[in-house]
Amino acid sequence: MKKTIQMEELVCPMCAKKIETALLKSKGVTSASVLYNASKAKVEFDENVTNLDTLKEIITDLGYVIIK
Ligand SMILES: [Cu+2]
Repeated sequence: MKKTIQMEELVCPMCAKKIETALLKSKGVTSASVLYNASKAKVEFDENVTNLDTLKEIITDLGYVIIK
């Protein structure tokens, strides 16, 4: 399953990298890329292992705000 998570504007490119790394470490995530300019996280995951809410929680736990 492929999903895009829209976040509030990211402060710097390191934020994007940090989120990307955290998502990739999460169980069930097969690919993740965070677009700094768009403040978007594109994630691909196995929906039998994880879900969108879990992935959103990873981002909010890092201190970032999700718009949708
Ligand atoms: Cu940053």
